[in-house]
Amino acid sequence: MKNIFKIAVLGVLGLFIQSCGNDASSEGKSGAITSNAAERVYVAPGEHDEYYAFLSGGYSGNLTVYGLPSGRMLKEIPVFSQFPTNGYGYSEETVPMLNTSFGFVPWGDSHHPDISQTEGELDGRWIFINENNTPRIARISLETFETEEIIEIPHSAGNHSSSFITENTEYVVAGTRFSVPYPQKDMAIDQMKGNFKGPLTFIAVGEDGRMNIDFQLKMPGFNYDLSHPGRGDSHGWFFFTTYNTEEAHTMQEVNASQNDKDFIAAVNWKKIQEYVKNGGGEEIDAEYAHNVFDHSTQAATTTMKNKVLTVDPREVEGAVYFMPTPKSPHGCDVDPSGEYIVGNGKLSTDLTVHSFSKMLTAIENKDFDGDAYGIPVLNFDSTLAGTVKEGGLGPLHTEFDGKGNAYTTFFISSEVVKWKLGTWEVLDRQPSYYSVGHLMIPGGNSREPYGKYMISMNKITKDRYLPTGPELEHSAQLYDISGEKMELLLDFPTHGEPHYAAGIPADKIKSKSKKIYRLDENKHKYAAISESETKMERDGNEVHVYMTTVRSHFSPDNLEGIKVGDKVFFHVTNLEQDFDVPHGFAMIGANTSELLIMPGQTKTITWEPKKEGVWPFYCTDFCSALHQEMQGYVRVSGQNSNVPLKW
Ligand code: K7E
Ligand code: RUQ
Ligand code: CUA
Repeated sequence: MKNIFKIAVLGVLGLFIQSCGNDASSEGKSGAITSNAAERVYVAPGEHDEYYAFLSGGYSGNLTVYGLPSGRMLKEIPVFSQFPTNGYGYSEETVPMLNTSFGFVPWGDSHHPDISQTEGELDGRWIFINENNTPRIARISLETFETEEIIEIPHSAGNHSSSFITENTEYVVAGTRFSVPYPQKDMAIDQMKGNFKGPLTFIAVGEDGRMNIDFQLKMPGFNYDLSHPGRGDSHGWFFFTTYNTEEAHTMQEVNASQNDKDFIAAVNWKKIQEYVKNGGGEEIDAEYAHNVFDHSTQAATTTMKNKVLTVDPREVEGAVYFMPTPKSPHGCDVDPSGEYIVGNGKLSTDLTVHSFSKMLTAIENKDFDGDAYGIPVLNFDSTLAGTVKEGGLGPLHTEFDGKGNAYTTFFISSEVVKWKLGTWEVLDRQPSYYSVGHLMIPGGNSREPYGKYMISMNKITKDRYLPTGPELEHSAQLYDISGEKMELLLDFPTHGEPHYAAGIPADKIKSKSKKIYRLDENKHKYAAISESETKMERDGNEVHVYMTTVRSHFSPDNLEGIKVGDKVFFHVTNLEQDFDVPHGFAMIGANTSELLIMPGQTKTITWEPKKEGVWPFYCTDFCSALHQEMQGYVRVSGQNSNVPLKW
């Protein structure tokens, strides 16, 4: 009976998604748009935007950078996916960034970027982002806008409740969405219940940004969906939503929605940190890759690791509690003061808000409602701060403006709802076009939000732009939230599927954005830092070409002595030292990408010539009036020829 009812309810919700989108599109699309919107998003030619917005690329595996309020796309930063535009993941230097314990994985699914913080405020040093599919966390420098480090998360599957950062960037956290045998082994799937785990991984971040897995908390397999750190008084805690306390392994859409309430797990990481510092926990086997890009050699290296420290949450008294939260919560969001923890119960119309101070009292009074695998479950009423009634349908994510207001996205009713912290009253609602997922206010998940703009990132685009066939880019919408009512100002298309985003005032990073790599600091193993250092070297069937580029020629530009069956390494150094003068390099028939070499950099691609002949290469980036002249030839001779190397 119960099951049938559930299916019916879910069916209606499913239909609602459809009809809602249609309704919204037939209503006046411009009804909600403010009359002087154009003026308010206009950034004159040559002027700069006020904020940077970093949108996750979802299934593009990357991170895209936009300016706000203009919505102009400024850059795509390759992270987990090969990127032919600049050779990331193709060039010899960057191939190691995509190594994993499963081998070379050239693609990823990135969901949640988060900017580093100092004392709860965005500090603009780095941005972290998770990879959901082959669990990894990346760190990107906000000086070079390049991916500097990728660490794989062992024993995890579906790295979704990640990559969120504590308020002094002590830890970046990676949670496990799909419960799995811990450690992995061959076993029957229907033995899942009680046997599969959902480890939560705490990665320590060093002063230089370097990531190291500190410990892994061996949690019951409840599917840890999203998380946020405490801040202010709740600094030292981390909160994770779960949506499958049923531990269903099949037909999850029904079976994982049985329980009226799932949990938010409250983890006192300071306690566990103390415990492992004092020698607590157990080292277990774990195979994972740690890839680091070194700016001086400009090359990445992979280190394979083989151990991880695991902690059973029951060993550390007072370290973990569960707070029952209705209707399969998705987002888990903590307000700027750190007092309120919002559970976005996605099968509900109401929002449940827990109180951190009430949680502490309930823990002290042992106000428990039993336990789950030995972890105390707090009494629902004992932590409840309030309920936002009839916010909408299908709440997913909440952000804060720092002025006592919260903004929640409702996927099914396709709207953003503004409500008041403490009184829980709904203040405003605006439709989103269509079916909004995450939203972002710059600094909106820190102690210091910049509550001027909010963007909503929508799952369905439909008729918002000129039609481009069956496949459309997703859509973001910009709202001005400085007044009482939210005002819709702008639509702009995004790349891939933006899940979460992170925004920051432009002046926090603009001035330190690096302009060039200095040639005199180039420690690349195969750099030629002047034309006099260019050469060719043969080692068996491998030929290394030390090549330079400068407006408007390659040196050398005529290469002989290469044979069919060789493997040729073109190490190309860009000798330019002026800002924004890249050169490219492309070789006919090479089965990698081109290279885009910025001033002072050295990059390498390989080429295995298959056919005798004289084969051209050229510069791919229009660099001067004599760009078309920027080319050269490689003579390829037969396997047994005696043509000597000549350049
Ligand atoms: Cu809601 Cu992956 Cu953050 Cu997308 S998740 S929406
Ligand atoms: S060339 S400027 Cu092919 Cu006209 Cu590019
Ligand atoms: Cu160098 Cu075009």
